[in-house]
Amino acid sequence: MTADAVFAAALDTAQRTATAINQFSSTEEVGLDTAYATQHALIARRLARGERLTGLKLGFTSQAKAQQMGVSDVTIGTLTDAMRLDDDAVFDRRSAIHPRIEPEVAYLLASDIDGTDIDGAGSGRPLAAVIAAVAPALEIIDSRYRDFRFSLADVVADNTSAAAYVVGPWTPFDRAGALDNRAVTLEVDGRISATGSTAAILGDPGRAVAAAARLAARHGFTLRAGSILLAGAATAAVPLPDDGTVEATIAGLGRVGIRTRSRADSLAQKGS
Ligand code: OOG
Ligand code: MG
Repeated sequence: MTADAVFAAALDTAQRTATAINQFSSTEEVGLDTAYATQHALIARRLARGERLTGLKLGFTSQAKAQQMGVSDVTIGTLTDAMRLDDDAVFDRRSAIHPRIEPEVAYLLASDIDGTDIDGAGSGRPLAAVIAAVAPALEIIDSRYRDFRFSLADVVADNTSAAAYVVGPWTPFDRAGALDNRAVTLEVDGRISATGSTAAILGDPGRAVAAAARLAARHGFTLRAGSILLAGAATAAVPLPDDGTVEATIAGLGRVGIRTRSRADSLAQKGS
């Protein structure tokens, strides 16, 4: 087996058993191409078990995230239906290793996009031609690596720490207005734990679409009509509470929430 297949298997087991593993880079010299090959092999394993692709996610599009994790390049990762939760649904804390949560802007793609498609990245289709709707979203990230520490190649191989996501109500893109400076609030158990602005996301989260198109073309991903793109968190991530509630609000777009449970009895009593 090649290094990417071996490591994809290890990352897959780490996620399924909620057990942290050593960083890929602790034993190998890993380049970005091998890291993306590993991520593709990891997702291929999940698809072989019946999961379906639902979209893509960008990472480290804000300074807040780049500084928190010490990674400064924008990354791209994969979302599947097994990661998707309904608004205000319960996330079983026991399925994760050391989960964190962060507020996101979600885009719903109106058409397939390729690397040269977007305004500013080639032929110049306006955003409104490729984006159907926008929504507030939450992402749960859970590095499969010990101590939530990684190099750029490590985190790319680990599907950029993707664990779960929840999307709030969609607003049609043409009615959402400018999204370049909206207040973002993250609340844990009713208390504000992070605040920021959508401006933190590449200056304007709309730029995430062109960035995703470029990264997708370079690293073998496709942006499909009807799929979701998470633009990357505007604030640093915070620890996911064991038994609690988390809510993200984006001014003018609304709110989205999640509940967490860490014990079998609390899942049975309060679940669904
Ligand atoms: C990697 C995921 C980064 C974002 O929104 O910037 C990310 C991590 O921080 O573990 O999802
Ligand atoms: Mg994220």
